[in-house]
Amino acid sequence: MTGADAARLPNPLIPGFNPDPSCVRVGDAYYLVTSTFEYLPALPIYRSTEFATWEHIGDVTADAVQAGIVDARSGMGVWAPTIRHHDGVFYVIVCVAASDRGCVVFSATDPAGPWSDGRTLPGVDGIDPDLAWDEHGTAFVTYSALRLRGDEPGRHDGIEQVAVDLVTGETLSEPRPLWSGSGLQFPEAPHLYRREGQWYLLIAEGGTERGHAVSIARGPSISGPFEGCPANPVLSASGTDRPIQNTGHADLVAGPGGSDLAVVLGVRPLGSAGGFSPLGRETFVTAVDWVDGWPVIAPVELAPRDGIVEEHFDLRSPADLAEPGWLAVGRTPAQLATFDADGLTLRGEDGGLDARLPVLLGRRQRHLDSDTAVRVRPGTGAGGLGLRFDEDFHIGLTARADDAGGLRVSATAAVRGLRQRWEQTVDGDEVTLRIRTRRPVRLMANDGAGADRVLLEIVAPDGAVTRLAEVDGRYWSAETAAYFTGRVTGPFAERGAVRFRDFVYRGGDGAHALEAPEPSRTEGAAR
Ligand code: 6LW
Repeated sequence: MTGADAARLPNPLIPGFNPDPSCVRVGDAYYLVTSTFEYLPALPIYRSTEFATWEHIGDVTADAVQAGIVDARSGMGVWAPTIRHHDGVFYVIVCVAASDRGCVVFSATDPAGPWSDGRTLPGVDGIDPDLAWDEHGTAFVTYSALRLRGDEPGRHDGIEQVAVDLVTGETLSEPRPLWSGSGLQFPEAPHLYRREGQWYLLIAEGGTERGHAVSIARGPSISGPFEGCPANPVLSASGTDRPIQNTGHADLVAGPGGSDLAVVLGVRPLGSAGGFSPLGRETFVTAVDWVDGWPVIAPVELAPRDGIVEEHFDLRSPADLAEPGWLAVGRTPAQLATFDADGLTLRGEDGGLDARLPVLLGRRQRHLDSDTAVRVRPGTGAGGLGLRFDEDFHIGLTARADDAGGLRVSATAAVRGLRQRWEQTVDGDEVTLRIRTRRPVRLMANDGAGADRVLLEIVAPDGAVTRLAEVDGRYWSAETAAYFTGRVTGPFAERGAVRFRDFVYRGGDGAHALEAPEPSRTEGAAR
């Protein structure tokens, strides 16, 4: 694959919150893994043979204890894995942020699973571990020495490396400082590669926001000494008007035609000044050429897939939740749900979407234009459709019985300590709730356009739409919520047994992917 071919690959490559990509090629197949933080299942494995289409073939673990996230705060938990293959075995090495689980190595002979229980490497005190083997077969873990625990949480000691015994988990050498970038903040995401007799140390620096960048150094051994590339940083969108920003956290892999590709994280900011990224950090790809022994990484181009993705789950069988892509916080989707002929039931727990562990089953919002809907029968409980960034930043459409034999539907928009509510009553004991997102119409800079428009709606059986509210999506974006994840949308319960049927997700990124909503006509009474 040449650079020109790479330019024809879709971008985002893996849409929706899928940051910190790491990719390995084994034969003609590629396996890619991304971060999952407080969500389960943890560490999705995506597979491709031509790099354009990716199948989610499994997850490294669906167990909160194995993933180390039992007590994980939102945005902490499973951070920045590396996937590698050595002597017929796949390895995923990951740091579970601020957890006793620490740096863990999982292994498998089939990347679809099952994966091992995972072994903690107590000698690795940092994040973003890489795994590489030297010419003698010794395993080295290279990591970003950000101390998240201990006496000085937040202290950062650059890039470090230890030799490890992967069988016992023992550290075989003292941590050794390595080259730590061109001087930008947060040297992190190291990966080591051997190429034409040299070792290359690729890292991210500049922070995972607008300053994010990729830099590289080379040296004679796996431990250096490393000399930085004169052209560092070799990738950054900082200060540009490119539609994909925050590009960094790269991993290199030989593409299908032989030329290298870099998978990176990035965001798609919307709006005018500032820019807000509703979907969080996604996985992108770009071409890599080698010139005079250094990589030249092409800027990341936007190339959304054509067409509309349509998913429908009738929610009458556990098989629906076995489909890849469902997420829940700290528990698996299957642990939260029960099924019978009438549909899926969630049992509410205190706190609703404000809880650290909400009773929410969701799917990543993967497209800037999207419709998510579900049919809800709350019985004597309360629940509906939620859009979650975390427990402080969320939107909920909640249905509950009213005194007149109908339902009261409230839309709640929560932005850490601020809360707005709109209400509407409907007849009957069942209601279809819908959240639509649409890109803003981009006018001039400083037109005040935020991120997307988020429409909170009730859809009647005859298709008539009542819009409770229309809100600016900037408040549920990576920049505002300042968390590492993205939007996850789906059914939730906050009290009692709430039944759900017919979950629908539609999304598109092409021009005018989904129909334009009719002009704003807010009908809910603000409370
Ligand atoms: C990841 C690190 C980062 O481990 O974000 O800010 C962390 N930088 O590379 C979570 O994605």
